Amino acid sequence: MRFFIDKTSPTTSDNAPTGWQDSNFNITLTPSDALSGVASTKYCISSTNDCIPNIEYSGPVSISNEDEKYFNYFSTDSAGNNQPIVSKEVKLDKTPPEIQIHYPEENKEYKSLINKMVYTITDTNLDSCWHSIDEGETKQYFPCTSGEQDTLDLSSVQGENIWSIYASDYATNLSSEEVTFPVDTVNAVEETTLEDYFKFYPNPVSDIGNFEFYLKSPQNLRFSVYDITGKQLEQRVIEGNAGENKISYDFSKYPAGIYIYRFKGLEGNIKTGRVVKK
Ligand SMILES: [Ca+2]
Ligand SMILES: [Ca+2]
Repeated sequence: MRFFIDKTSPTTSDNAPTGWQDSNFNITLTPSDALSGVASTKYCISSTNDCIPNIEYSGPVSISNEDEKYFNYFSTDSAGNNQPIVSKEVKLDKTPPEIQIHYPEENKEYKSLINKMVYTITDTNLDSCWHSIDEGETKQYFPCTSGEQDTLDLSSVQGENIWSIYASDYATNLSSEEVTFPVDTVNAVEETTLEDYFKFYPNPVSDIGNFEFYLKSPQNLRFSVYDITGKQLEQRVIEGNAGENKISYDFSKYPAGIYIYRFKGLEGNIKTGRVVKK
């Protein structure tokens, strides 16, 4: 009679890809063992690399969820020797970057040349960003940070302008967004810089409303609120900064209805709008 004494742990190889993948993929495990032979192979999948393999491996395992970030496994031989747990980082990103162009506005006619684009690019895995002002013929790369509203210095021309932004993530998912706008400086009378980029939200508003706008130079703005009959309810002076400004105003003290706001700055700088108070 012959006895085998097996003190050697099994080994297991995998075919998990090391780079970012943009679509579902399978992982195949191939265990082997000297002497007593492989009894079982177990695996687990987790987002934080803290799982202990507990699922019996029976064939290729599909990775289809972007939250699946770690694939751990080990094999056991017939003599009860366990292989140390192997942890593989898996990288699946099926979601292209999201691009928003806040300014200039689509199809809005501008009375003066536009020299900036305001945008936000969002992706958990953002790699590179570029823009083009000639419909993709010339690419200009720029550094980009996911989720941050940012500004590009671009130069518009008299007539039609088409500006595009492109973004790619590390899994080579590609997105693009473009804005088309005409510029007519010939017939422009006076420049109203407050209107070049101006946003109020939310509207309707129940309490805090937010005004966002750009100024070419620092200046004091007179901010007023009127009711629908024209009665002034508020007037205050706001120090406007060159560049981006954000001002919050609490409408909760007013009854439901329609209100008019007005910003007045340097000559020609007037912006009015309607707010619906819920
Ligand atoms: Ca063995
Ligand atoms: Ca992505």
